[in-house]
Amino acid sequence: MKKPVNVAITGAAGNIAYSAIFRIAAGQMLGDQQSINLKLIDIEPAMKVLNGVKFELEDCAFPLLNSITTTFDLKEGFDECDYALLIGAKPRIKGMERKDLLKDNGKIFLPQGKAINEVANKKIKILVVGNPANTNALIAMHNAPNIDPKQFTSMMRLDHDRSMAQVANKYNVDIKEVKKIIVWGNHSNTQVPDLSKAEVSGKEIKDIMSTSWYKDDFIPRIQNRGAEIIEARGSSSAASAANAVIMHMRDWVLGNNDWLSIGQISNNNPFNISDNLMFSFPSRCSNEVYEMIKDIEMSKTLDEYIKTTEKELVQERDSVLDLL
Ligand code: NAX
Repeated sequence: MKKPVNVAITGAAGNIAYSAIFRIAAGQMLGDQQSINLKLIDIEPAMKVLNGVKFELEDCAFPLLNSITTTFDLKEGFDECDYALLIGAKPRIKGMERKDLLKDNGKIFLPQGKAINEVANKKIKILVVGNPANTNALIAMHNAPNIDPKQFTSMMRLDHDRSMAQVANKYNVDIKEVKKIIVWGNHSNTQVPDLSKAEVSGKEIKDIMSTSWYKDDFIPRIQNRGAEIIEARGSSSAASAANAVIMHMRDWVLGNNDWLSIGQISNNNPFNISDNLMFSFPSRCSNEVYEMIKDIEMSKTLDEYIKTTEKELVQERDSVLDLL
């Protein structure tokens, strides 16, 4: 068994966290040899619920779970932290504009960035899930100048896995036969699911795919999948989002040579995307590092889509400049 590592989770009393925490404690994120100290963070009014989560964790008697802390104090939560899953955020309420949500949630990620900067392990790996995830990650990153910007990522894995599943369904193949999918840009309905390099059972999908299925069915399906789930369940994706959290971190830590979509700082990218955005690029993971896949050309047919998602991220960033 390896020496325990500290895993902080914000929004720990919420729905996504409830679907993630028990799997993390069971070893599905960091492997079955990695012992874990869980640091569960939420706001003060959520402490009673959070204690209930703690009781249930205790009742599971997980062999890998070394300790559980529940707190609303950021410095206590992020102290010596090796991994941070920033899930907690305010939901968008009826009538609220996106820019107001950005401001409200931005104010959550600024102090979190500062606390991480001050007390976390400098090699910490951070995944931002709370929406608007990309710009929240940018805010946290800017407020943590002592941490390498590459240690901050935003979650695009759910969009990536949704794309994989839709392609596997369409061509009636096992999910393992689907490769080289990319989701570019923002985790919003401007995201760009790209099949121009994708392969099914070793064959390039562009040779068999109909453009109308891709543009009129696949892209809007992926872009609006979150809304489709809310419509069906009456509440937003939780178990699938939790799964994406676990897969994103697992692959980053334990490696995955397949193409993945990771929201990351855009500086010095070869795809002509503006600097200083948290943008999703194709990536691979090995030796605890993710690397952007740079030796590919972005498909010209996606130009307009890419411009739209980039423009949205620029506008989001420019509306929170005071928080950066
Ligand atoms: P819930 O409303 O169930 O839980 C949110 C939790 O965050 C609550 O317990 C709340 O008290 C807590 N919280 C609020 N402010 C906090 C703060 N300052 N510090 C710590 N905790 C705080 O939401 P849930 O369904 O768990 O979703 C969480 C976030 O994930 C939302 O912003 C949601 O939009 C976002 N999502 C992001 C996805 C992605 O792919 N990036 C997909 C799923 C999800 O929509």
